[in-house]
Amino acid sequence: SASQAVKAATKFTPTKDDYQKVYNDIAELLDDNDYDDGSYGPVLVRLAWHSSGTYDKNDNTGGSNYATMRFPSEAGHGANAGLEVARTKIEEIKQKYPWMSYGDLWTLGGVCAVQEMQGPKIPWRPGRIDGFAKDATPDGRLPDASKAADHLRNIFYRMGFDDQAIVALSGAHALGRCHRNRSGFDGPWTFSPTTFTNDYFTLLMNERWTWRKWDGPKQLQDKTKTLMMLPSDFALVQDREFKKWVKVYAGDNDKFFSDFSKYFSELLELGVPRAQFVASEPWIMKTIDEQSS
Ligand code: ZEM
Repeated sequence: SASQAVKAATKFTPTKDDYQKVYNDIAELLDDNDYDDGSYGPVLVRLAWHSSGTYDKNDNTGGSNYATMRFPSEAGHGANAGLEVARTKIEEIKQKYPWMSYGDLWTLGGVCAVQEMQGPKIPWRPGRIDGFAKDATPDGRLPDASKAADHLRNIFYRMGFDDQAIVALSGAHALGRCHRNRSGFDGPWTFSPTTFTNDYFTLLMNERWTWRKWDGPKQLQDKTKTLMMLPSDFALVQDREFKKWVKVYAGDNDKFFSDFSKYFSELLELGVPRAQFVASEPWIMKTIDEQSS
């Protein structure tokens, strides 16, 4: 009918294949030898996490739904320092796929980065919508790296996570590094910061961590003085409940991969009303490798 034709001409309804194209284009822009350790993957994972980890289950505010980090009030939070790098990079994709919401784009960026850096599959589905400046969250919802177990529990319990999830999600610190001019901390957690592994846990368990003597914020270093841990990372082996899970994940990479997959997928959906999702179950997006046979 004529009205259907008008509708078809004005509203484009993307399919899973369309999102796979977006995924493939994000995968394309990850590698860059001039940036950090050669990949935008880690900082895209961090963007996905910070856009979701603002969720408060008590009043159902924050989370990935409205992409409120687009607004200066939230972009300027100390915890988000440096994430303009990730937002600017992924804006290239937004220009090509203007029908996609920022919340969907940023979370798919994290999914793509984890998967392309040899991590587990992360179930994901679209449906987030762009919100307004009034939806921006107050400062202080993301964890503070200088703090310990009590603080981590306060922050992550507020999102609805438990101790096991806190430890599993922290395993993302296998990726990337700290930057003096972003957080003030300095250095990578592992020797392979662009490959998703359980090395964060084996290093936490097996290395001798000592306080670094320097003019920066309190952080720990390994014997070789190349790797680092934040006070909040070290809290995971100082607290008995947390340490139980660090041990499990250090000894069982498959268990870490499947738990990380479950919790990261949940994290990326925080704050999104179920009715907004276009699919009743999350999808598994294909890696580039899987499509090139
Ligand atoms: Zn991070 N994180 N994070 N994190 N994070 C940094 C970097 C990265 C904490 C934290 O303060 C910091 C989770 C949990 C927690 C990543 C992913 C995830 C940095 C360094 C700090 C200070 C920023 C900089 O200087 O560039 C704290 C206190 C956490 C509490 C447990 C969770 C959960 C994550 C994902 C699931 C990633 C990938 C990076 C590396 C970013 C990069 O640019 O290389």
